[in-house]
Amino acid sequence: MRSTSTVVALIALGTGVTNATVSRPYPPADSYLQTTNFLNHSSYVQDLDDPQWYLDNIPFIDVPDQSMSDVYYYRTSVIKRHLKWVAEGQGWVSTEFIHPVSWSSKFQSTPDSAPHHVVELRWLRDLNYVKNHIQQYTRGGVEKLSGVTFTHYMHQAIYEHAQSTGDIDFLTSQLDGMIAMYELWDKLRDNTTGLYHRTPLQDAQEYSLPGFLVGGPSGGAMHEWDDFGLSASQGGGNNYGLIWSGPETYRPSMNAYMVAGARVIGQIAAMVGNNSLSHTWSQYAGDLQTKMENMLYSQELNFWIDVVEHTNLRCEGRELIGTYPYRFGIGMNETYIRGLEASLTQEGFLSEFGPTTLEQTNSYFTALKNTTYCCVWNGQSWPFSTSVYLDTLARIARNGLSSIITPAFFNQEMTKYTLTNYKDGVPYTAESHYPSVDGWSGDTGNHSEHYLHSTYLNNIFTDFFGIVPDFGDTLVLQPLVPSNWSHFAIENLPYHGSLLSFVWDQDGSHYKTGTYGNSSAGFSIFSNGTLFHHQPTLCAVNVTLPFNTTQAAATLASQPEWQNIVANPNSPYNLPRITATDCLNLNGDFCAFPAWKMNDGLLWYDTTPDNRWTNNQSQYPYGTINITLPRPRKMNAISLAIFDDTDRGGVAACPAGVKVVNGKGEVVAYKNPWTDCVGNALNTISFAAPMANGTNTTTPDTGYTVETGFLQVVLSDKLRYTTAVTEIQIWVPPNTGPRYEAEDGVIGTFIGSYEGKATGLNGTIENGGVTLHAGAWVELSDVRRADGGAGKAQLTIIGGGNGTVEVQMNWLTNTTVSFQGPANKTIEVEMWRGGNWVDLLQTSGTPFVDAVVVSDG
Ligand SMILES: *[C@@H]1O[C@H](CO)[C@@H](O)[C@H](O)[C@H]1NC(C)=O
Ligand SMILES: *[C@@H]1O[C@H](CO)[C@@H](O)[C@H](O)[C@H]1NC(C)=O
Ligand SMILES: *[C@@H]1O[C@H](CO)[C@@H](O)[C@H](O)[C@H]1NC(C)=O
Ligand SMILES: *[C@@H]1O[C@H](CO)[C@@H](O)[C@H](O)[C@H]1NC(C)=O
Ligand SMILES: *[C@@H]1O[C@H](CO)[C@@H](O)[C@H](O)[C@H]1NC(C)=O
Ligand SMILES: *[C@@H]1O[C@H](CO)[C@@H](O)[C@H](O)[C@H]1NC(C)=O
Ligand SMILES: *[C@@H]1O[C@H](CO)[C@@H](O)[C@H](O)[C@H]1NC(C)=O
Ligand SMILES: *[C@@H]1O[C@H](CO)[C@@H](O)[C@H](O)[C@H]1NC(C)=O
Ligand SMILES: *[C@@H]1O[C@H](CO)[C@@H](O)[C@H](O)[C@H]1NC(C)=O
Ligand SMILES: *[C@@H]1O[C@H](CO)[C@@H](O)[C@H](O)[C@H]1NC(C)=O
Ligand SMILES: CC(=O)N[C@H]1CO[C@H](CO)[C@@H](O)[C@@H]1O
Ligand SMILES: [Ca+2]
Ligand SMILES: [Ca+2]
Repeated sequence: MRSTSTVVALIALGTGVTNATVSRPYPPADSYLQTTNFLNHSSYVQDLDDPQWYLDNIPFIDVPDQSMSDVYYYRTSVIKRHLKWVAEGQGWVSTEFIHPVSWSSKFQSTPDSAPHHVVELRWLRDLNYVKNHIQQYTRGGVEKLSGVTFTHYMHQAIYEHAQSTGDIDFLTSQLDGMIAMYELWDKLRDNTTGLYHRTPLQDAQEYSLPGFLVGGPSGGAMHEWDDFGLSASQGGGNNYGLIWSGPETYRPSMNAYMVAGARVIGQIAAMVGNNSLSHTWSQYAGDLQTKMENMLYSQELNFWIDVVEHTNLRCEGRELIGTYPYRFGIGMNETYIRGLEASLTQEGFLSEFGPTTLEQTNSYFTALKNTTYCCVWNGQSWPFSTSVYLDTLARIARNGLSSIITPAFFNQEMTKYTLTNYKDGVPYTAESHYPSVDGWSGDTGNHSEHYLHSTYLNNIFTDFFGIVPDFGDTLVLQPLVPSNWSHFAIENLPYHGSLLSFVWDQDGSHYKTGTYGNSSAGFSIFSNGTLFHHQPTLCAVNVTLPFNTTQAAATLASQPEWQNIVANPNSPYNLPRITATDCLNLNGDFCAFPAWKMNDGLLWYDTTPDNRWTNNQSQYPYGTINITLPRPRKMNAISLAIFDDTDRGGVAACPAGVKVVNGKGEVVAYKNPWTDCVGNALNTISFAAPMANGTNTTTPDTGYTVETGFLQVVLSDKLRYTTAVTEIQIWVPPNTGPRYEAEDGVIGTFIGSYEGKATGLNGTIENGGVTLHAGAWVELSDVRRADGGAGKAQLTIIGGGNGTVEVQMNWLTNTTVSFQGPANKTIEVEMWRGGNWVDLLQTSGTPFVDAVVVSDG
């Protein structure tokens, strides 16, 4: 019943959707691609905020398992909430915690969660969400600024990202940055054993087994849960700080990350034809793996274990991190797989709500939180670990390497994970979950909600549906879908520069695939709206993609990335700045929802966690918002994320009217009544030419371009309601150089948040540039050679003042430039392919920088 005819579906992206009232702030990068339309996409996302975002960004799945479907779409909303637009040129990062925390790094990224974000968000259609985030690590100095903090598998994740996007050019251009990033960890390699060590806390797993084994009296094991703080001579002597952090430990998790990291560096070096570099790194990876096998595998337990650095104390107990190495291709032989199988029992890791993080027979196992407010890794079920564990199971199950870890076993564990992602019957993810009670154990209000330190989409696509991404023109599927499923569909899955659709319709009755050239029962795969593979059964697939993947990936990667010029990651410091007339002041001295929340780059519409400004309790029935940019910019629209909680019993609704005035006092947008305002959505309002006679313009949406550095937005409240806004954006095409204005850069940054550390903020935007006072720096990003390629370039710093600046390229090399009055100083630098980070750090005096100009050669 194989169909050979193919029909191109003429359903362009987004055109068939109902929610046409909300215009997009910028065109989706992949809007030239075609897709199939078996599913009614809007029906899956109509209850979510900003439905247009989902229509443009996510793959749609249709599955007979309602919980899987509900959790899938919920988890796409979790991803969306964690997308933080940083600043022009910097693009997006993903956050782990919904609000900034003191222990996060630059721009609120946290290294331990970053690789999860990379593999999870690689399934979104806009590749820049991940590419921008990757470059904060490879070029933007995240781990230079904070120092290495939490362990991570970023190298492996960067590689896996390219395996699905097919964007090899991007991958190879990150090689130098990846090596530099890897070498930052050298100081955590023990010279005697050659293994890497970190405390469990810095491996993102506090209260782990090693802490209990060394945190008792005289460095021995802890023997009582509560010694009432007695000292050793009084019969107590527990060291609770050490129990919490754990000692410096060789962990199978971290060492697997490091093996995988070295291995992918070797592979990328081979891709660029540098065989000696490739050999060095591959050999290093192999040696490190052997050291892991020799030291971190317990012959008694037949399992990967922790070993404490220096004392070489062997932590003979099964922790779930012992299941991590397989996910990184380590331990895939019979011996190790038998060991893994032995841990998968009711006494071991298996529990109702995901695997426990410590086997249940261990004397330090805790099923109910006893020691701290949140985070314990001696038993609780953590989505972070569960998602890695599922990747491990899938690798073994799909290759038929175990009679215990079968597809059915994988599905049992995947289902538990799905059901863990609930609270009170609704999909929900927090930090940690009780292993045998239907409740979250780590779930602090206005902090843990929608916690993103795990994957779900990636487990669905690569593990469950078995789409195993790899370079080249071949598509490989090894599905673990239950054999009793008669149907499922995936639409708009981005892969190697195309959009793929997968339709399983056992008897051909469920989906009407006929219009696409396949009226038959079976499994069909489409690319770019065209059927290219059909088989009667749902078994493994290995087919050639019907397009040139190199070319398709390059085409997608070359689409311009639009830039929001209003966000400021250090808001309310420096510019851009948003101020407003009113602030909800609940107790008389504290502004509960400050105006700068409208340009912190974060955008969601929950009541709690909160992220909005409101004029609630203002004496005026309208709110006035001022937007000040560092310099006049050309723009033709403004986007307002309007918060509406009326269906939750709140008082914030879409405003009755909106007026936007430019710096000259001219009205460039006026809607009164604002009839097409959509609550809990990004409303993009195009500007119209101001009327010559100064009256309000009512000619909407002409896309008139205004050049201004100041805008005032007046929002009039709906009668009996108040107004609230979560974010304001202005999107413009990217600056392609060769001139980059210093005032467009980011002046310093918070490491963490207000509670963390601020560095380099001591700059002033004035006279068309930035004056750098003591300790200040300004960061320009996405600075390119004219041809976008790698090589030498002349960098001219147009500046003045009196003092010196250190010019840093990608946080690696620096050159000092001094000014004594206005001057153009040209230096030669080595630039990397694509966008470069150029940081100008004050080193003495008070230099002034106007702009940086690049010329090739
Ligand atoms: C390891 O050895 C290198 C080279 O001998 C030395 O520079 C480094 O300080 C040593 N590191 C530690 C942690 O002892
Ligand atoms: C698996 O690999 C380890 C380490 O190389 C080795 O000791 C063991 O014998 C291997 N097992 C099998 C079944 O090959
Ligand atoms: C998809 O189809 C569009 C329109 O026909 C075409 O421009 C594009 O190159 C195709 N892309 C791929 C990857 O097939
Ligand atoms: C898929 O097929 C290609 C070409 O026949 C082959 O080289 C490759 O190893 C196969 N991949 C898998 C995972 O079977
Ligand atoms: C695919 O496109 C690339 C880049 O345009 C080209 O170099 C290559 O030869 C093409 N491959 C095939 C098989 O046509
Ligand atoms: C907004 O700007 C106007 C015009 O410059 C000014 O009069 C007003 O005080 C500003 N309001 C706020 C809240 O910044
Ligand atoms: C202002 O100019 C517009 C467009 O020319 C015109 O329609 C409108 O009547 C004028 N209004 C006043 C008050 O003059
Ligand atoms: C212009 O806008 C103001 C509110 O900002 C409103 O009071 C006035 O009626 C409008 N004028 C016209 C001619 O629409
Ligand atoms: C900012 O710079 C000024 C002048 O250079 C200096 O006096 C002040 O201490 C600096 N502030 C900080 C926080 O470094
Ligand atoms: C620049 O500053 C230095 C040191 O403070 C001072 O000696 C010099 O005269 C200054 N030069 C100018 C042009 O202001
Ligand atoms: C929530 C709670 O109290 N959990 C446990 C704490 O530990 C004791 C034993 O030490 C258990 O009995 C509790 O159930
Ligand atoms: Ca915001
Ligand atoms: Ca300038």
